[in-house]
Amino acid sequence: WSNREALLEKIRAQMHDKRYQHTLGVAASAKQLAERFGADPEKAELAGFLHDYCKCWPVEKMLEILVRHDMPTELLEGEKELWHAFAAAIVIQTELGVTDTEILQAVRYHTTGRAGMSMLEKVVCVADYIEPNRNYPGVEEIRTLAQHDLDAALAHALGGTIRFLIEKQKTVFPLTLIAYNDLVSQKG
Ligand code: DGI
Ligand code: FE
Ligand code: FE
Ligand code: FE
Repeated sequence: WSNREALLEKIRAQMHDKRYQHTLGVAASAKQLAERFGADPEKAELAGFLHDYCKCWPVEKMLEILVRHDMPTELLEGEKELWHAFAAAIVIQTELGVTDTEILQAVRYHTTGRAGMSMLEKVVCVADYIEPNRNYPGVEEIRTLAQHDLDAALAHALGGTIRFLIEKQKTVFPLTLIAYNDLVSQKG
């Protein structure tokens, strides 16, 4: 990709329109949060553009990439919903030539989070929860928290996801719990 328009066309070709609109929303929100909380706005926007690059790919294609790159069994045997984040981090590096480690990490951990998240990782993760097209019970509370307290917003968002998963009797990926504990205990 030689310029921004070419990159966006490439991204748009990977997904359906609703997902592309979400992608643009995350990029805009991530840039805004980065300006507010002191991460690099350009990196945040780019990570937002790229974060769901593989979201609409067939699961077999994602699995093949994850296996080829020796991703942990825990991930491969776990919830398929998590694969797109790890696959995207690999694909944007190998196929799109993204080399910035901070951006790659922000994409990789945008769904699960992890312990000791960087500011950029938090910004992208929160942007994914609050971008303008998002509409679910509790989103306004996260938006309000994200006005002034990024950690509180992220803890609240991850807490909501964990609660949702438990209600649906789905597995909670260890990284998600670790990320949540890390944010809550830091407040202590
Ligand atoms: O890709 P998006 O829809 O924009 O958002 P996302 O990357 O945060 O993915 C959300 C999905 O991932 C949602 O269906 C819940 C699921 N998810 C997130 N964390 C976990 C999880 N699923 C399981 N089983 N375990 C998790 O820890
Ligand atoms: Fe995602
Ligand atoms: Fe899709
Ligand atoms: Fe997303």
